[in-house]
Formats: sequence, C-alpha cells, structure tokens
Amino acid sequence: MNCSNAEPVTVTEGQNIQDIDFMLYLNIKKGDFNFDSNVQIDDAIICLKVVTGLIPETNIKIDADADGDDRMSIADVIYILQMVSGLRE
Ligand SMILES: [Ca+2]
Ligand SMILES: [Ca+2]
Repeated sequence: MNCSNAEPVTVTEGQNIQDIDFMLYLNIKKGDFNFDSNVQIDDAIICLKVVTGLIPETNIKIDADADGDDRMSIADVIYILQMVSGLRE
C-alpha cells in the first residue's frame, strides 16, 4: 500500500469510515505491559507473572518487549526495574 499521500484522520465513536482507506498504528512503549503509557513497577510485576507462567504470554503484546529481543524473559523484568529506578531510559 502506498501511503505517500496519507493524511491523519480522526475517527470518533460511531462514525462511518467505510469509504476511507486507513492504517492503524499502535505506539506501544517498550516495557509498558499494561498500556498506560508509563513504565512503572506494575509493568515489571506483569512481566514477572508472564515469565513465571501466571499470565499466558498470548495475553500480552510482544511489542511491549522491554529489551527488544522479541521474547519474554527474566531479563525483561530486570530491564524494566532498571528503567523504573532510572538506570535506563
Ligand atoms: Ca505501564
Ligand atoms: Ca525481551
């Protein structure tokens, strides 16, 4: 699909967008597993629950993968904790 002539479109609830071609981009922040736009201790807890099998990984967007290796591991929990403590940006 060629998007060279693309323009931002705002769609409100209930609006008919039948005649508009659009692409939807989700901007998920690395390490933001609960999608609240912040990386906090809650995200480390969610990540830890996934890594230990308490939450199925299928329920989590891999786009939020903290260290960017496309898989969930204890390294992501550590990475998030480093972000929360200011050791990483
Ligand atoms: Ca979050
Ligand atoms: Ca990872």
